[in-house]
Amino acid sequence: MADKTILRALAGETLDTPPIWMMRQAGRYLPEYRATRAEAGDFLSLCYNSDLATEVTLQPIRRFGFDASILFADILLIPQALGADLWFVDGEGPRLSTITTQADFDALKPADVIHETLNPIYQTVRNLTEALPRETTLIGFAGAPWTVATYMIAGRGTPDQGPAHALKDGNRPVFDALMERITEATILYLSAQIEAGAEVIKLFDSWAGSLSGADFQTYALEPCRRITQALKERHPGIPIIGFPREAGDKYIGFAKATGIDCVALDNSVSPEWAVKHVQVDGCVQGNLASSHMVTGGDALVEETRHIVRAFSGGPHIFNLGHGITPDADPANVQLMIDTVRGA
Ligand code: 1CP
Repeated sequence: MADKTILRALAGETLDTPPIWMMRQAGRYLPEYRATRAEAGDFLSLCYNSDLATEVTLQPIRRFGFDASILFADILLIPQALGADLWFVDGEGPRLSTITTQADFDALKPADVIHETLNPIYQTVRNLTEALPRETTLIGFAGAPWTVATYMIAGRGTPDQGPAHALKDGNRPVFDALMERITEATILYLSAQIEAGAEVIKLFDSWAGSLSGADFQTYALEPCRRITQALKERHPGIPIIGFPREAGDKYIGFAKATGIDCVALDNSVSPEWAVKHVQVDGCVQGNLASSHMVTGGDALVEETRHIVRAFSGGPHIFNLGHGITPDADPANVQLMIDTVRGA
């Protein structure tokens, strides 16, 4: 176990070659993913079918030999397990019933019943602990409360998270109650993933960048700190990667303040800046722009080398700055991996 490169980097070790995996590495850019998804029927059926979810998690490991695999599921399964309606519109994205009033909130289920819905996800984790190569680390995940709340409040993805900000600023008691419910559910969900065999946890706060000042402290940093503390109390030593995407200068001190082991960086911050302000506190993950997976070529190679070199003086896990997009070319993923591994 201790020889897994991702676990070594997360423990603070500086490695000659950074371990590598990729956000959304199981996804629509892979023809084998599209085939399995067609077999499942739709995206949610794929998430809840443990055998097929195991299969799509393994596909990028077979094809590319990444150092980590990430459980195939979605951050929006928690709202569904709490009683929200959830469906996906092809080519558009998720749709949910909205939470904007006290009555909407009161209709949600308590946090401790989520396992009834989420049991198939824990089965996927158990399958993966058997099926993965012994050198591959298994990452479990959830959305951070603010990001999950933005979808529950708006009922869909939003460019500026306007509806969530409106509830936060216009009806704080309902907003706070919702954040609390999501936080409790997330702790139970992630604990169950760890008990099923997840070796690392990643918390995705994709919309943290839209929180400013005190709101970032209260609604991004503090929930991450609470979840981290609860998971580490129950599962001492479990490494946690935090991703307060587009936090900018609020990345500084985030690991120390929350207790996480690694900060995942989006590509809006330069590696040189991040070395000085974030990697000083420990492991960082990132941060190649995912557009390189579409365009490839010399620019991909040069930027990959630049990132590897810049972070080489401390613990680093190579990754993209955000998820790979459906129009990416798998050949460019291979080129990135070969460049990182120095082939
Ligand atoms: O049609 C399809 O096949 C669905 C595409 C897809 C996939 C492959 C969705 C819908 N979710 C996923 C899987 C997924 N999502 C994983 C596991 C697979 C892997 O990484 O290999 C993970 C970790 C996520 C996380 C996730 N889902 C986030 C956080 C990370 C991020 O990208 O910022 C978010 C915001 C979501 C919500 C979501 N799910 C799917 C979509 C298209 C979206 C974004 C919706 C929006 O804001 O418009």
